[in-house]
Amino acid sequence: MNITEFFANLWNDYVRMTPQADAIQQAFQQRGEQVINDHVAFRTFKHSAVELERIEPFLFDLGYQRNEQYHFSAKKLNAWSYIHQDENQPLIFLSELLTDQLSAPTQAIIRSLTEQIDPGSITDASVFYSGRHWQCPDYQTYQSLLAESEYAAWLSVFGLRANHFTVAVHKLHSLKTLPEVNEFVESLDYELNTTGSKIKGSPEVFLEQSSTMASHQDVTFGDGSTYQIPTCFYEFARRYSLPDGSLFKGFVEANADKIFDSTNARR
Ligand code: OOG
Ligand code: NI
Repeated sequence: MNITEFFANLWNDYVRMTPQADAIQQAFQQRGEQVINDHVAFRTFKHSAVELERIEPFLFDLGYQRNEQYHFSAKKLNAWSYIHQDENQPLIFLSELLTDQLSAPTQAIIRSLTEQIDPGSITDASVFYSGRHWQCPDYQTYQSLLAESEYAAWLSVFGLRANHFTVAVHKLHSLKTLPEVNEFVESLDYELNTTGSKIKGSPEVFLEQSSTMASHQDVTFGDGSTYQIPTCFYEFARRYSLPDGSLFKGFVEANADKIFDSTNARR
């Protein structure tokens, strides 16, 4: 699979889950903007057939290389960012849940899901838009996961797919700052993630980010019940140049820690 095909398939799966992203992208385009992706992000379970180390080789196949590693101790996550030699390709952020740090009952739930994965079905980069490799948990099980790890609950229902795409604000022409982008997105009636504040980061850390709160969709759980729950979100990132003049290509743990909250249920 070539990289153009990969991102086209990834986007198609993502906008089915996240109609707001398509609508917001179109609204940008109607203003005459060309929207360029800064990065996409994925979530997965460590200690499973889809753990980071087992799926990142498919990113290497697409021409990506590891860039930097990140740790989120409260959320019990490890993550890597990946960079492509072709500057026009988006960055990739891949995180995984350190399931061995969770409570025994939660570990047992996650194991009951991940043991359903057929390792033989994980063969190429299409794993990144393959969704769930296990039956949808019961609503009660989803709620138990939610009580300990929102990330685990989200992943148990949605599996492997783009959790968000991100607009490269530094590559826009008319909406040049995050406050302008945020105001435009809010004028379209989409809610922004306000954890900490609407804008995470600053020019001092070379990265400012904001994101919508995830779209909500009906999900039919394993027990047959149907509830509306948060799916995926859209992000906006403005990168700044480092003292050496090159654009900052990393992520900022303190920002990311708050961006994860974009899949929290709205209160
Ligand atoms: C990833 C959150 C982190 C960023 O840009 O810092 C992130 C996630 O929600 O899975 O995307
Ligand atoms: Ni992001």
